[in-house]
Amino acid sequence: MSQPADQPSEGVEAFRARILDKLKYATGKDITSACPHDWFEATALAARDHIIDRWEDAALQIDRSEEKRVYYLSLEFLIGRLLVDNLSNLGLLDTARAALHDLGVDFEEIRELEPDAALGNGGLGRLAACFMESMATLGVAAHGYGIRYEHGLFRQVLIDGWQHEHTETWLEFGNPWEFERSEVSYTVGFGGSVMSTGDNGNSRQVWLPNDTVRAIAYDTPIIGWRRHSVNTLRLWRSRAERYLQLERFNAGDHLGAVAEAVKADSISRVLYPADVTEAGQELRLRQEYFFVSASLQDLLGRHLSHYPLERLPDMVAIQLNDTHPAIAVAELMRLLVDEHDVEWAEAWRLTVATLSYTNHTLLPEALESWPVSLMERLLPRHMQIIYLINAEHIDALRARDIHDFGLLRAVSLIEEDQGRRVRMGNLAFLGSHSINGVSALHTDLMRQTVFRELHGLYPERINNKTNGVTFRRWLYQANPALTGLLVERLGESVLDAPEQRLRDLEAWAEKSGFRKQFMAMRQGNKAALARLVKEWLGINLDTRAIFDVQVKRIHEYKRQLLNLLHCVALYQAIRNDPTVDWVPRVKIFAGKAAASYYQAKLIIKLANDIARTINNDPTLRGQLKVVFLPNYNVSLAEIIIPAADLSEQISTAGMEASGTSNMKFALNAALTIGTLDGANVEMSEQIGREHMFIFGMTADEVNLRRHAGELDMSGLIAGSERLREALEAIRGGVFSPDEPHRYAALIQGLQHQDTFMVCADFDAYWAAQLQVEEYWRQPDRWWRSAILNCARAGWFSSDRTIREYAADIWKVSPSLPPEQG
Ligand code: 26V
Repeated sequence: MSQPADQPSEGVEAFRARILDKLKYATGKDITSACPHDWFEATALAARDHIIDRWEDAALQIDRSEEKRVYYLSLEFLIGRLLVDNLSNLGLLDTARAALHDLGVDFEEIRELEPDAALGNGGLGRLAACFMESMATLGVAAHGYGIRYEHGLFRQVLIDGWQHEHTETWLEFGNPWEFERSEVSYTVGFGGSVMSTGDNGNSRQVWLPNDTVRAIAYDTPIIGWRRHSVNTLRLWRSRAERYLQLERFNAGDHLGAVAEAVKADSISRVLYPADVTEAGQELRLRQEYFFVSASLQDLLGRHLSHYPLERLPDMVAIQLNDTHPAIAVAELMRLLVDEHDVEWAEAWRLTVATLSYTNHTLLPEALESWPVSLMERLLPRHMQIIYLINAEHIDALRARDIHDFGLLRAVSLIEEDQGRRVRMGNLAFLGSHSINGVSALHTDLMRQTVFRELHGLYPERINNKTNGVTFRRWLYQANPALTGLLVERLGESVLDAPEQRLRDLEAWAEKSGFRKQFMAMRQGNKAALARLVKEWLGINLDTRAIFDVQVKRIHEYKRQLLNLLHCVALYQAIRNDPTVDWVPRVKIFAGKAAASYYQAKLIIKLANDIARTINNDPTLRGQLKVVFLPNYNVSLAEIIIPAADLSEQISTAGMEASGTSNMKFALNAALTIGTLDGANVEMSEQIGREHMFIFGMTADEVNLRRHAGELDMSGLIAGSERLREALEAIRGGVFSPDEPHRYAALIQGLQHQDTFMVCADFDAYWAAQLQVEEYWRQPDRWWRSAILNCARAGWFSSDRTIREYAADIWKVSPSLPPEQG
């Protein structure tokens, strides 16, 4: 066993020797020939040694203690970099820094060389990564299962303000954190036919796929805080069963000889960018089934090596991250019934008791469904199983005397209206004992909208688990200056029990000396961001200005447009009266648009057009600056979030399922301007509404207005001079003199069909922004609120979220040390 958790497990000298050893024997270099990347690799491998010891301990302990295991199935894991995460959870961060310093290597330089593992699109994928870290910290015996995409989320390049997508190549220089497990591989079938064998009373179905690929396991250890536990993230890579068809090759068909291999390899080639136009494509369904089948085969094998199948729900909990792995319902049934001879009713009982499902969006266009014809062609046995589940489900309702045709249609697994399609949401719902939303409002809306009828039939299934974020990454690593202040004032123990101990900061909010220290901490973080902006964009920022930040995927419902209208209105106000003592502001934007989401790409272009115009207007005397930082990713978030004064969480109420950056900002003591949407609602309860700037229509009000069809804003615009002038400037080409009509249709849309309530909420937003300025002019008030935001953010730890999943859904008890329980 290793050393006590709070002691570094290795001294500087020993760690230095270990790095040198890795440099020599793993990278084949010495001090004189090593390039910075070699140093990165040697350091990562040295850290990895420490993880491996704990990894073995953890695995043995789980086997011995017969703990129930949790499997988190997710098509996305948005991990980011791992060097600092791992070193800091190992307690070796300072050791590594010192060891490298002795060797004449700058730790800050080499940490930047690690590429982000961007195997996810946004919130859903990042949540999966935070959960993996929290599960390891709490000692939940968990495995993550997903796909080892060769190319993660595209790299965003801005050319003349327009987004271009470049292929991302995170594996180019290898990946020191993963272990290829060639011996752990499974066959996954596609297509073919289903044969009935046996006599009538005892018939069984045999699926004969005509296409098979192999899934090869790649394991990444996930280490918890203070080395408590090490779990595994197992990602599957697809490979052809036969790499080369030698007969075809010998016959001269050199391309044909590898065609099968290319097709098989393509399954794990690239992450799908969140995009409705990309949904419904065959390759995506192949990806979903591929990783689900490999994962279920793997976990069933592990289970069966210890226990009989009937104990599956006692020993295994499988969480489906959105509907992307929902085919697991049919695949688990197939494995149990066809491969393990379990009787249908018993198989269904085991399936429902083992699976649970998290919903992450109510947007109708993001709800997955697959054409029946495609399912029949690709997964014929699964389609049969889905029909059977559906028939039994509808029969059971009729037996309960439910005959309402509308209701039966709504709860069916098959959508009959737009060509026949399988509804993956309904499949996940029926096949799970728990269906959860990710914030209180979102869960309520789930009950009222997408799952209204199913909820009526199974009222105990839907429950809420408000999202959280891991404080290790989003506070300790991202904001060492704030963490230092916390440790200085509250003691080292705040790091082990932040959920309770952060509260102790409340008293410090009243002390003016501390508020000044707090301000200085922020000032340092802002200076670091300003240096990056200068380096990347050549723009000078005044760090005394409010850093007003909106960073997230670009989507109309997130309303970057509302923020841009505020930029324009502010610009016009300052120009009209440049001598007034304006509160200086820096508006910071970052985020990617889905490749084929034209409107989102136009919003990026508009942000860049507005930025160029405003930043080059000398009459403003630097009182307003606008920047759009390219290629937003986890690493950039770690720099931007700790430098924010104001966090923009301004989605149309009812549309953001939870949001998680909102929590990261509050934890880092930014004040939030936001709507009562997603987890902003819980934030206002925990933090206190008076320490946030809440504005705009509520979800109910939005709903009423939509139903009344009141989406033409012409009247409202006529009555709001500020809004009218901002819209006119954009429409008239003030920001696009090279193409004056570039935004005419966009503005026309806002005026006559304001689906996202941008105009409808503008005046309220403007008023809330005025309140922001009023607060900012009173530093004592601002910084008191900022400190209270941090002090009261403890509830938003993903440790809290995971404890709730563990207790209510998975029925496992985390085995962490008492002070964190
Ligand atoms: C949809 C699609 C459609 C097909 C192509 C690929 C793809 C990928 C992802 C999605 C759905 C994304 C859903 C999502 O990310 N939801 C976000 O989940 C966060 C974590 O719960 C939550 O904080 C955000 O509010 C929610 O938007």
